Amino acid sequence: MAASPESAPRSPKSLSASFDRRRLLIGAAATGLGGASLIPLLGDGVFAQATPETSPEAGHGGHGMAMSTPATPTGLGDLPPLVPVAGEPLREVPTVVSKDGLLEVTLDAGVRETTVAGKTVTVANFNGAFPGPTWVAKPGDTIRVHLENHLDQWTNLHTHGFHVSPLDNGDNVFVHIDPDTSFDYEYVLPETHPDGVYWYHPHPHGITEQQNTSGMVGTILIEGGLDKVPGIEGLKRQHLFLQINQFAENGMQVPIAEQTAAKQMRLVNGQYQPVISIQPGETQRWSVSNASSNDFFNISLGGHTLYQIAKDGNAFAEIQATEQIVLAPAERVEFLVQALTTPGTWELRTLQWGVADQAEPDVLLATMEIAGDPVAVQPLPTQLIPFIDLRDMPIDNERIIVFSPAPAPWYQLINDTPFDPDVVNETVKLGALEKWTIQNTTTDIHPFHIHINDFQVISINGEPVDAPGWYDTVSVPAQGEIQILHRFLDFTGRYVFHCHILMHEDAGMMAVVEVVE
Ligand SMILES: [Cu+2]
Repeated sequence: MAASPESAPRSPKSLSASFDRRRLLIGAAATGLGGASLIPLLGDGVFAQATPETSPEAGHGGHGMAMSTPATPTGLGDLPPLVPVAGEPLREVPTVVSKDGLLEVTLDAGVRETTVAGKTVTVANFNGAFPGPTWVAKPGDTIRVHLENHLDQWTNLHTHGFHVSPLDNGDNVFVHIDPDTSFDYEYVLPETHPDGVYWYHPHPHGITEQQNTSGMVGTILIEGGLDKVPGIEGLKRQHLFLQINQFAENGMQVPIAEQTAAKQMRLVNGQYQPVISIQPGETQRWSVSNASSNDFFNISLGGHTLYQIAKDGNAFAEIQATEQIVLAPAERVEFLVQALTTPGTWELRTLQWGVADQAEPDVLLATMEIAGDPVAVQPLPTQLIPFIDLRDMPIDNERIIVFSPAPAPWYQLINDTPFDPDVVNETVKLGALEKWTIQNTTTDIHPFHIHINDFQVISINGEPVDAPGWYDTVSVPAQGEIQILHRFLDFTGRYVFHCHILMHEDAGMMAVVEVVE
């Protein structure tokens, strides 16, 4: 890909293409360039065959990265796309629920047939399902995950948004689970853990985008707090887990480089344009999770206001009425929907959003069908759950974090440095309250995410803001900056912060923070 340092790293789509060309070549080499049989298609279309140990490094410090390979299209993208089944009732993803303080989950990673958009596809996933099972737990619970890796590349797991130990077999993204091995994670949730919507996904640096896109993902629900607020308690919940992928009509996943916006499907719980049922006047509690690797959604429900109550597993202090909610990759929101009192059908869409390479199309996600017996309209809550306003507390330290343009094609940098798992970029004292200024000198929007400890946004582009709650992911405006306050509580150890556009993360836009006594 001909690219100047100025332009190449700013383009998510073109960046993705360059990565996938590398994948295709590796895949083709490993499978003998067959292309006609199922096995080479699996190697090319679903996953590269390379592991970080076998991938040539191109000298920018990331595991699993390889560059500068020419295009070797497999042509899957030229095949007619899978014809999805639209209009099915929104399905509930199967749950696994904690019992007596313990949740035990087995995740079996492998390339298997599963149902997407009502059709059988072959793709990497957990337990032959897309999305993976929804975990349901409470603060104070212990979650044990037995992860078996039947992929032909390494993997690991991240519990996005959890405030748990990053050490050992906790939320430790430095773990490598090699092919045909397994690993047992244990996450001990503090009694004070915020309730809400979280999610799990792989975090193997260099190949996170492809494993996430393929579908090794699922929702985590932590019960508590908001569930008991009058006006919310007892409401029917709808969880909408959003992903983007493209399949050929033969059910094979099209390599990301060959995917086009016109043929990609925006999936809700693995379904295509499902139908969400609600009664006239009924209030429901919806969550929307953006589990896509690189894309933003701009959520809008025709004829209805969205009454937002939470984001990223953190309750808002007050309900916020809005007509649109932009969701960066990895962000989750919860809002109340109060159906009109007359029967009808309304569209849940993602509206056009963004510019240049980050432009997103206007697409129907689902329809909401108001039908059945009318329900008395109930008052909406106003006050929700107060959060600790960190602006009232003394700041122990300040740092400047810069998402910067790359000096060579495909680099993405933080503070002029690509990710190196063996280097600690920021050392923080346990318990410290820090103010971070996160600057973005690129022309892309980059969603900032830090593991283990959530943060409070206090300014955007120099203007003070009153955030309604804490977040774990937030967009940093192009050529702009945000300021956040966060405390590094309870857990020592190394973990990471990064851009959650996964192709940027894979390209090095990630750094290590170590919390020390
Ligand atoms: Cu980014």
